[in-house]
Amino acid sequence: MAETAPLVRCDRSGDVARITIANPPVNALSHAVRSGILAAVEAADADPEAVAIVLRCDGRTFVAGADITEFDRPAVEPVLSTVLAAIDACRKPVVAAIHGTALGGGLELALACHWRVAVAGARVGLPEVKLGIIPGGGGTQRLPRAVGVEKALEMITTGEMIGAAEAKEAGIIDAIVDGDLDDAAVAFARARAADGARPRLRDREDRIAGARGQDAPFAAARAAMARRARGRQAPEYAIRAVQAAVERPFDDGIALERELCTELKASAQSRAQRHVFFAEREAAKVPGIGRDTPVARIERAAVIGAGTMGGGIAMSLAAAGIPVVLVETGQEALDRGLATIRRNWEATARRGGLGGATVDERMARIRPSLALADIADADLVIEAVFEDTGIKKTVFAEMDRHARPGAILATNTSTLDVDDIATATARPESVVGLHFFSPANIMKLLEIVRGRATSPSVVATSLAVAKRIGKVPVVVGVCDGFVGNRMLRARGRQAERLVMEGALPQQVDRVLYDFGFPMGPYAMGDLAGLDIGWRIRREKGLVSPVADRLCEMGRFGQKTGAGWYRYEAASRSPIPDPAVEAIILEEAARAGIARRAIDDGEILDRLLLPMVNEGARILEEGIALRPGDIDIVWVHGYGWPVQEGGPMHWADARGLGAIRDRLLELQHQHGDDFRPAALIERLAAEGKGFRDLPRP
Ligand code: 3H9
Repeated sequence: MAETAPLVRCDRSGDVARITIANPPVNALSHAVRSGILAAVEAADADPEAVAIVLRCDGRTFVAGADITEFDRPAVEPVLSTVLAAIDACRKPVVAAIHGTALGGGLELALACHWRVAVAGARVGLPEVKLGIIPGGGGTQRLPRAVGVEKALEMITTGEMIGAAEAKEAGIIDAIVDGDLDDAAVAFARARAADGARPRLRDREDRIAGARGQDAPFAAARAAMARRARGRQAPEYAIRAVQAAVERPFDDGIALERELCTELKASAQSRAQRHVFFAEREAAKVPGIGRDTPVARIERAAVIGAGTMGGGIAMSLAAAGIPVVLVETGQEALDRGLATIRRNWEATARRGGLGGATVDERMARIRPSLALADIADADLVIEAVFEDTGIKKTVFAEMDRHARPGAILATNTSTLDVDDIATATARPESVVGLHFFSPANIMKLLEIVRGRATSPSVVATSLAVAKRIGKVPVVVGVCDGFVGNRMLRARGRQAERLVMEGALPQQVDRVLYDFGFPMGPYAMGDLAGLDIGWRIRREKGLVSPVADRLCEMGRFGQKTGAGWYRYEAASRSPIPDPAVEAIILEEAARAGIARRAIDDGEILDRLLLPMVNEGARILEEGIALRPGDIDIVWVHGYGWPVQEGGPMHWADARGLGAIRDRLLELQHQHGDDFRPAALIERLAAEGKGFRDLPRP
């Protein structure tokens, strides 16, 4: 049979027509692919020699979804639902043969087929909400008919994938194939042609009938999403669409789904979430690091320091199957660190989160040691000791002495000069910063700090390790605080000033919470512990009048039951404390500040605009390669709400002209902290945004 379209081809295996999609890397449903499938289905349906049709994909995966790069343009026929309607109407049984990941429009394509067979390693899901939209190819209507309302709500509102076995159990997949997928799919299709079975999910009512007139499953989904996806539109739209599947005829449900999906595609939230999707992938591409850059094999690792950070880093490595030597100076600290790790994993295991592994299996990958010499056979050594240059340099000199040649020597510093630390070794090319975020076993961000001498191979290997342990890496340059903490400091300065000038910690925190952050700077300070900052301030001779007084009173945050807030026994909920307000009023009076009411809008601008400004300077200095990298740091390291796309995207969405004008206004009122960065001045004058900067 002739080629029907370059990206879709059609041939026959005996009396079974085979439609193959070949659109690497993930077989996304671009316009050309949709047209190709439609033509191929029509041709196969009309082919008198074919009794059944198999839909399969070349390459590493079944269709992983619609082509997201097309979302900025209006949809062009044939849209996905037109293609799926043709499959639905096909007079011969159509069997989807699934390997890799059938996601979004890919799963919808499979659900429109009459049957689905898959290899055991396949995974399926409707991840559209992660892009700020809902399925637009009938997923909200067909999935509930296959798996029932509750499972469909769970899958569509969370966007999480499930494995083939679970998908079979749930009713998505009809058969799991042991041997060759193509042969099995053809045999399966032939058998279905023989028995004449051609079930269409659109006709099925049995799994949804029971939910008709019921509000409970939808209310439960709404409650879960209010916690999990606060401030995001898409999950609510998804729930409405699934409700329509239950309450309305199939075609009406499809029409509503399409309307909601189209509205969301044009929404600011979806634009932001798509930006994050692509920025995440772009961040892993670093100029000068290519396919030919050697990537070292990391078979064994060592972590020096079994405190909160060291323990969390060891957990991340061990969870990914990398054996770790965990080194401490004293038995007591080592025991404490190991006990914390075990407790954390036990908690994860109780939630079913260890993916089949046992706590003991995980613990067995961590070998405790009191001797730094035990790092000798590690390919990667990560130092996570006290944040002090002198101490770190001493440790690095020791690492240099004991680590094998070629091993990567990494520091988990969150602020210090990686180039200076590297001078403690005779191999600065092997030294890199690997800045994990607390809790390191959970937070997805990894700032890879490339020093002056860090070799390309060390950067490439760090990127590979990040991927292996499930982190999102961003390569940054050396400066005080790198990207994340440097911008956090700019925000912190304003938070402190706002409280002195008239706001209260709870107001500042609420404004950021309402914006979408999980918590504001004061609740975060209480969680992290106020004593660390206090100690650093004293060493540097710095003063923070209110925070210093709280610390003098022993109010170090949650761990002492009081900090910026007070905490009731065994609760982590911050309770505003009049005693803190009294201290704030006293310190403001002492500083001669006449406090005033500050509205939420001013608070938000004064917290976020200095971050954007600092981000612009970070770009000017080349510390971050692109604005999207900064966004990824904030979304994955500091809880910036993904539906706001990160600080640089947020500024672009507001318009850099407006950002510059507001900065100038704030500079006039509150001083030079708000002087617009030269990059903002330039881009605003040219009517451009950060997004228009040339790609490195
Ligand atoms: C949808 O389907 C809507 C429908 O309901 C109907 C609407 C009418 N489009 O992640 P990787 C690119 S919404 C365009 O590094 P991995 C990606 O940018 C969609 N491009 O590989 C990258 O490009 P580059 C629902 C896409 O092996 C390259 O492919 N589906 C798409 O680590 C490799 O990607 C999803 O949300 C796409 N759909 O992971 C699934 N997907 O090399 C999104 C990927 O230039 N995709 N690219 O940087 C994923 O989750 C992962 O890519 C996947 C593979 C798990 C498939």
